[in-house]
Amino acid sequence: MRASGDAARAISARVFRSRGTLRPRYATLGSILDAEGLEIDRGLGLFFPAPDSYTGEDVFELHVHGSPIVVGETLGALLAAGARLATPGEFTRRAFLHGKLDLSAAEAVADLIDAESRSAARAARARLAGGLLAAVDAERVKLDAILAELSGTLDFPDEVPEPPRERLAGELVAIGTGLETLARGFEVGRLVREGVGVAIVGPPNAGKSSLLNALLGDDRALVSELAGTTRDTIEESFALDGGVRVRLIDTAGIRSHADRLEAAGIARSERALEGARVALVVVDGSRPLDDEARALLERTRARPRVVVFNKRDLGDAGYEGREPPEKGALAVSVLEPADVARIRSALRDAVGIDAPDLERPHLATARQADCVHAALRALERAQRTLDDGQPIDLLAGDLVEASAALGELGGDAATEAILDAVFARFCIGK
Ligand SMILES: Nc1nc2c(ncn2[C@@H]2O[C@H](COP(=O)(O)OP(=O)(O)OP(=O)(O)O)[C@@H](O)[C@H]2O)c(=O)[nH]1
Ligand SMILES: [Mg+2]
Repeated sequence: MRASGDAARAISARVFRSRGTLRPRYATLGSILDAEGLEIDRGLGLFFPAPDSYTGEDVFELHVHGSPIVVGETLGALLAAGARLATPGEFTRRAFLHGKLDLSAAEAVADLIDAESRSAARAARARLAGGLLAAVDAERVKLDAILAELSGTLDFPDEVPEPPRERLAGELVAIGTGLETLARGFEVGRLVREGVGVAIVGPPNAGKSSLLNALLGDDRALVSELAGTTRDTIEESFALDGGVRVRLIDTAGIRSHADRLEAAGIARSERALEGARVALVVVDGSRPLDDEARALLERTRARPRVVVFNKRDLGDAGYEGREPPEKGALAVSVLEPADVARIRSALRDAVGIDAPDLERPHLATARQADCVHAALRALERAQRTLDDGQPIDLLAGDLVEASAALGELGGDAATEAILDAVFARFCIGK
């Protein structure tokens, strides 16, 4: 348990007794005392004097035995000594207010706490280290340099010549390109947190559920020789080599002649297919393709997909008769581990993001993306001013706005409402 603020030292004196005094940042064994001075537990006390603490304030920490009774009593003692419960995210909010981290790093703390996969945790850690703000600031510094140059011209028009417009235009394009790369990274950030959706679709009995099980290395889905075994979508997640997390969705086989229950399952398959980033199309490659298999292959041609002609151990009539757009399809048996490894690697290519992408700084929240988009819009206006041959002083207003929008990403001039929205995501005590 930890307490932060001006009263932290006084509170430590009331709830913690040790032989020596608390040495800054050293763990000291002692007794935790209730309001009457009776011992609740023996544990460790630590004191971090301001400003060298997480929040930048005096922080007192207690390590007790993790029994709910001991924890409850210790909390009671802290409250009786003058502390109050923190609001969600209040520790990190105070750290932000004391300049210990920027707002995008505070958001990374929440992402790190919420991370459900190694890749999400790594990506959050990269941002926690301030990588995102550094990337944004690199562009902001260039903007501010242009602004400084312009202000010279504007303040002393007779002495400082106007910078050449062509050079300015080139510089603005370069800044815009940098920001656009960052803006595109927002999509990557979302995929890291939520996982990449991959829908396994195909006609009944093609081996979709067998493939799900093989990729997971687990008998998760029911498999049988009866067509129409899977009636509802099944979602499981697993990590591709390189750590990208995939949400794998097994679906009911798609066919047109189906009873009502099966039709309801097929409707879900269609939704899963629409919502997924990558389609993993499985058809029975041992027999000539029927119309439904053909239709499905045709429908998915325009999107990222992996096409698998399954059951090659039984024959290759379907695979041999495939259309030219399916030339790159894989002939496999999902019961064969080496074939499943080939599917895995094709999947990785189709997903198209990789571990290094995840560790590069990227925009992780809608708020951050809004800041960069606002900067890009202001930059476009500035470019138009230049292109239209308008007076150069009109440029400055838009560049100031672009620079300010980038500053907001790190929390410059953040309003209470913005801070409330950012920190509401945190749990208490973080
Ligand atoms: N010989 C052979 N049989 C396979 C192969 N892959 C799957 N099967 C068999 O094909 C049958 C159907 O497999 P499932 O995985 O249930 O097929 P599905 O596509 O999920 O079928 P529905 O859920 O009904 O749409 C099962 O009996 C599997 O054991 C393969 O590569 N070779
Ligand atoms: Mg199935």
